[in-house]
Amino acid sequence: MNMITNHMSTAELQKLDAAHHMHPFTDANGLAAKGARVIKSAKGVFLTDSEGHKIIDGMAGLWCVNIGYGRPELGNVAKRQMDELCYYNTFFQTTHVPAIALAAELAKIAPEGMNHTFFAGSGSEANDTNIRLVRRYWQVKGMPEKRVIIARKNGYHGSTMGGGSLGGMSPIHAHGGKIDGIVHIDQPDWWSEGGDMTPEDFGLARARALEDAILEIGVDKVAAFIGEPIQGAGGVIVPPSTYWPEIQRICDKYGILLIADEVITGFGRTGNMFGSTTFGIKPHIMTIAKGLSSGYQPIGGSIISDEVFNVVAEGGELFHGYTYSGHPVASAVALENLRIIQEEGIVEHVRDVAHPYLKAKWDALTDHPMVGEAKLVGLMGSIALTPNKEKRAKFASEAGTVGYKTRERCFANNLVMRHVGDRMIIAPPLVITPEEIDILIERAKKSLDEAYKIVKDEGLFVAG
Ligand code: PXG
Repeated sequence: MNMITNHMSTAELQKLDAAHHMHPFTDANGLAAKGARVIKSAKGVFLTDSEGHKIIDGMAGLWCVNIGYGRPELGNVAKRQMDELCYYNTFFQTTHVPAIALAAELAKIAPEGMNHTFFAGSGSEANDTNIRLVRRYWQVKGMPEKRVIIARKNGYHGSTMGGGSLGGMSPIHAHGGKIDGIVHIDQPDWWSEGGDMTPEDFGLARARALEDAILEIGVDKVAAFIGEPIQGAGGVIVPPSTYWPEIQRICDKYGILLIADEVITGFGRTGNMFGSTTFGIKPHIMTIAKGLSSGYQPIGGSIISDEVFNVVAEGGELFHGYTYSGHPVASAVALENLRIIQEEGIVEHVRDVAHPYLKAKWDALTDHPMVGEAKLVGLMGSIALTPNKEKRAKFASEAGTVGYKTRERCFANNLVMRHVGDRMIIAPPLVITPEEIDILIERAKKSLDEAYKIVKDEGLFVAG
């Protein structure tokens, strides 16, 4: 087998990496000084690094390896597809079997009335497609001035200029600006921003910010609203139960298109095939990527309702597409991934086994002196770190200081559990077993205990 073999020490690899490989979302000089962790192989829910550590991956890579690492079926399918048809495009009135089969399968598993998929290479690309699609939809309907898309602060929709603009992360906007016609409303983060309101009242208030924005901008100018059913990169912010029904009501009332960004919540993560089902959302477009192929191949797309598809199709040619739209190898691998998810009952495993088992233990983390709330939907969870639970207080130190220190302890204890500000987040592979959940929780507790001691010793266990 022709593999990229490694004869170098970790230090040599780190040096070469720092010299030539520019990492995403990374302070290059900081990383060069420290050296990146080199991951060599993975199986199930465990990664192995170049020093031989076995790390439990509480993040499924970047929220994507839903079926777990190292399933040989996907490699076999990729090999067969490469041998038969390694590449052909889907432009110029051509198509091929893998793209046809995947699009047809997605129509089967998507909510009713969503029967069309436009393929992309990633979630960011798919959201760029969505910007064009919703604006084109209103153009064809004779309302070209309806082009504003309303999104949320602290939402994440990718980091291309389009995706980064839809996202509501100001540090991303600060690096290069954002495209026009996108307006951000406040997020439904009760823990941090809910003040004295009940979660239910707060959820309604934050949903009604959409109505306020529509009225302020003018309904004749608004094309769509986009949101993640649960904000992922923003810190696994689970909206209060009142939020999505009210958003749905408002979108229906004003006839605004609703885009559910299912890049993380799709393909079983929340205990249903799609997060939209979990929250009762009826989207016109769903953005998909990540779990679509469980990360075995880069692929994304937009699943589009019949209504939106028919209008856009009426307009004739859509001037949009990517060289790798519906790439045959990526499509074949995604199809095999969907077969595994369905035939092995992985969504049911999340709902009936892994979620209930983890939920009890995850909630019990709030017994820890530094942990405020614990949230878990399906296998997407977060805990809020706080110096005072009753007050839902923030730390006096800069946001993320305590989260980072906690993440460092997780890293040292061979657990991938990330921090977003001072929230710790998890999204393990969906195939995680109860025994593996025990390991995850044991390492999480140990890391929290160690971090708590450090934070206290450094005088940082102080409310701001
Ligand atoms: N939408 C959502 C909801 C996402 O989470 C994207 C779109 C963009 O997908 P691509 O494939 O273009 O990356 C994402 C990606 C993090 C992190 O730090 C999250 C993502 C990507 C990278 C890092 O949590 N989500």
